[in-house]
Formats: sequence, structure tokens, C-alpha cells
Amino acid sequence: MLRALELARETTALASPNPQVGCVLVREGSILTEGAHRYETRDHAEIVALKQAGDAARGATAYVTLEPCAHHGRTGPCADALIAAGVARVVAATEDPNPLVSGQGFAKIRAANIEVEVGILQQEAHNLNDAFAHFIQHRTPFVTLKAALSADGYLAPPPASRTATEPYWLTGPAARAEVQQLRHASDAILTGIGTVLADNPALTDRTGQPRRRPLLRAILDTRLRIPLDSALVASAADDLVLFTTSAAPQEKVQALQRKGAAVEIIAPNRIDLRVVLSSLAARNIISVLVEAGQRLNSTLLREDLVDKAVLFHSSTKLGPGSIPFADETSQALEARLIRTTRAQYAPDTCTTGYLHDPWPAS
Ligand code: AOF
Ligand code: ZN
Repeated sequence: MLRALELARETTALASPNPQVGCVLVREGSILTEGAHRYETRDHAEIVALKQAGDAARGATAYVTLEPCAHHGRTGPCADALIAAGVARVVAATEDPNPLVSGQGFAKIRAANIEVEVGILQQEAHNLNDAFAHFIQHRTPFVTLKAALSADGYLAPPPASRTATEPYWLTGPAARAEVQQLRHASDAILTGIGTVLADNPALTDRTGQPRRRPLLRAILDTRLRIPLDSALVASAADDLVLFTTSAAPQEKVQALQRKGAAVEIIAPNRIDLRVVLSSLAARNIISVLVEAGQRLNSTLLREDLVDKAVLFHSSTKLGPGSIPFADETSQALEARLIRTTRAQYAPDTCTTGYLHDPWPAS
């Protein structure tokens, strides 16, 4: 199962909007074949492994990180394929949270008199598919709020003390490399115009690792103030969407569209975050990473739209007058998190936790 999880992990950015799934076929204590699901090539993990095994799959044990499917989607049911191949036993890490599948894949396999064991390394399997579990049940993206905080809980020095329009780095290279991994694992990144004007960020995935579609950069900009020469607009290539209102000047809308940005007018005068998330869901975006300032952080938290928080802590103090994390302090947020874990990205530390567990209770 550890190997199956590793195979699934290798499909980061290659499986969405489907789950990351790995499968290992084992016979007489040794690995026969392996498979993982990639969205582009359609075959589910089990099918990839079964095709390579051929007749040798008869009598084998299939280790899968997710319940084999029982439905007809872009492919036929994996449960049927496992039965037809004569597999003797199926070991799964967790049930499929997809209402079309959950429990039915196992039921089909058991009905064919094949032994089924569920729950091996379940937590690890859950961690891998938080976004999928959330999306498939609610049809809105899983929202992760990331922030880098000073020792006294601020996001950045006071605006007046800053000279150049470039990002202010509180955390070191190790923490910033981890942020790149978070971007790589996300379908979209979301920020507000305040951050764009203050930092001129690129908001790109610079890991160099393959992804099946570009990281979608989504910006909330009520009056469409984004500069035409900003790093975001300069690098737009069907991967930049600006959510705005009818307060946006028509000439600016057209100028931005000419530069390859999509402009979406959300409502007459206010950007409703639920509408933004629905619009992203309509684009098959299952995970959104928020890298924003005080205002968007506050609104998302107030409207209970944050599912997971990743808070990097630097030992630098910024002092009073600096930019707060949100209306809620980062300590207050941390106290509300569940399933909290801590990690070191020397010299910084990182606290991760959930506000909502995306997995159905088992
Ligand atoms: C599996 N093995 O490797 C994956 C599964 O449209 P389809 O046919 O690709 O079906 C997608 C659904 O199948 C997805 O929502 C999830 O429930 C399940 N994914 N199932 O047996 C796999 N990727
Ligand atoms: Zn399947």
C-alpha cells in the first residue's frame, strides 16, 4: 500500500479533476505490476496495472489507494475489470467519496466472492485527495489559505516603509520552496488586487514539474485596477482570470482581453466569493490556494470558505503598524484548526490544519 500511495503521489497535477490513485498487483509476495491514474490517458490505476499483468493477474492481490469504481464514467467500472481478471483479494486504503461510487465498488467485488479489506493507511490516502473529496461532494473547490507570518503575527511591514514594488520575504528559501510545491499541487491560485498592487507577484508554479494544465491565476479586482504592465498581465497565456464588477471600465476590459486575460463580471457592484468559487468549479478547478492579504483572508474566514490553512512562521518581528493577517489573529485561527500538524522549514516553522474535514466520516 505504501508503494501504491507513492505511485498516486507521483500524479500530483496530472490527475485533477479526478483523484490521485495508485494500484499494485501482488502475487506470492512480490510485485507483479503497478499503475497510477492520469487524467489525460483515461485508464484508472487498476486498469493500468491489469493490462500489464494479463493472465498473471489471476489469483493476485490488488492494493489500491481508493475504492475501485463501480460506475461508467469516461471508463468502465474497475470493480468489473478486477473480477473479470480473476483477482483473489482487494485491499483498499479508503472508500471513494464520489456519491456515484461510495460503497458500491466494494459491494460488487464482495458479491463476486472476492475478499475485500478496507482502511489500510487510510489517513495517508485521505491526505492525498482532500480536494477531490471536497469537490465531488460539494461541487466547489477545496480552499487552502496560505500565509507567511512574522513572529508577532503580521503579514508585511507597514506600506509606507516599503519602497520597491516587489514581494517582501519574511520566510527563508526552504519555506518558499514548499510554497512552490503547494502551488504545484493546486489547480488555481487566488489573490486580491491589493496584493497585486503591493507586490506585483507572478503567482506561477516554478517547480519545473509537469502539470496537465497551467496553474490558473485568479484575481479579485472590483474596479479592474490591475496594471497592464504588471507581471501577471505580462505573462498571461489563458491562465489568468480577473473577477470584477460592472464598475470595470470597458476599455480596460478590452485591453486586458487583448493581452490574453479572461475578464469575468461577477455582479453589479460586489464580488461574491461563493460565485467566484462556483465559477472556478465550472472550470473543473478542484483546489484553490489563497495567497492574499488582510482583506481577502478576512472575508474568506468570515464567510467560512477556508477548508485548510498552511501558516508559515518566521522568527522576525515586524512591530505595531504592520499589516495584520486578518480580522482574526493567526493564533485565533490556529486554535480553531483540527488535524493540526507542524513541520520545520529551517529557519521557519509551518502549522497546517483543517477547518473542515473534506472526507465523509467513516
Ligand atoms: C478508480 N480508480 O484510478 C480512479 C477512480 O470519468 P471516469 O471514468 O474517469 O471516473 C472518474 C471517477 O472514478 C472519479 O470521480 C472517482 O470516483 C473514480 N476514480 N476510480 O477505481 C482510479 N481515478
Ligand atoms: Zn475505476
